[in-house]
Amino acid sequence: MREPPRAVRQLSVPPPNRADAALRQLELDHVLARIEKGDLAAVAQPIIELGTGRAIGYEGLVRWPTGHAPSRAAELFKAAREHGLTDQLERAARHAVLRGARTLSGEVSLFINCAPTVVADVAFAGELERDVRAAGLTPDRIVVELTEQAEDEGATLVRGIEVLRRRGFGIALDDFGVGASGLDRLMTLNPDWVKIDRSLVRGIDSDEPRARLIDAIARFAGDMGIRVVGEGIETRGELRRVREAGIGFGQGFLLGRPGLISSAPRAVAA
Ligand SMILES: [Ca+2]
Repeated sequence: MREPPRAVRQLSVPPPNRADAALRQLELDHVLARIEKGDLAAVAQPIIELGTGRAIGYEGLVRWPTGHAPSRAAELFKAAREHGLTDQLERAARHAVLRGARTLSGEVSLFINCAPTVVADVAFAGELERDVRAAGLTPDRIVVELTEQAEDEGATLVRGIEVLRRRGFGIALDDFGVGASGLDRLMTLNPDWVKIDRSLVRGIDSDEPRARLIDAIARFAGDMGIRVVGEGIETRGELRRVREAGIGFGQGFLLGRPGLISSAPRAVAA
């Protein structure tokens, strides 16, 4: 099974003709209505401390309404963006994840995906804290993962991050190393965590230049006091090379697939 939000970046959607657009709008309305009703299920994928094999946190993800495949979820996010409904969709996904996290044990963190445009809204931190407390959690157990870069990302996002920090939330930079999510952004946003994109991790045990790049990123992040998660670890070889790079944390099918939080693994043999 694939992690739904990932598909957003991998799917190339052909330009729609007018009939397609109308159909898509109909479908979007239908799906959004179901999402509004809370018809969205949460799963979580463990984030493993590689030195101990312990799950230190879980990334909350949503499963789409029945019959709505993950690849279509990419279209849903895209259409929601085009219609200015990103906030609405994100809120529904967040509520589903927090509902699913009620049983989360005391020592672990919950990583939640948020679009930078949402985080840049001054009202967001307060709203998130209310939602988090309503789920019986506290902000210090939540890490906000900043997803794809917004076009006009700047001072408002930095301010939004500061407000979240003051309330006790952690910040992670998601999908680091692909597209626009680069070094400049890492320095501007100064996150607590950086998650190295799976496309950089894939096959690094047999790709020396890429492995060296990961070494450099890990060293830089370490010097900056930023914790690093290698995403998309699927083979023993990738795991070994990620650990050799000095990366402290990992996520991926080898370490744990997304599943219900109540049945998620607490540790793996890392
Ligand atoms: Ca993520």
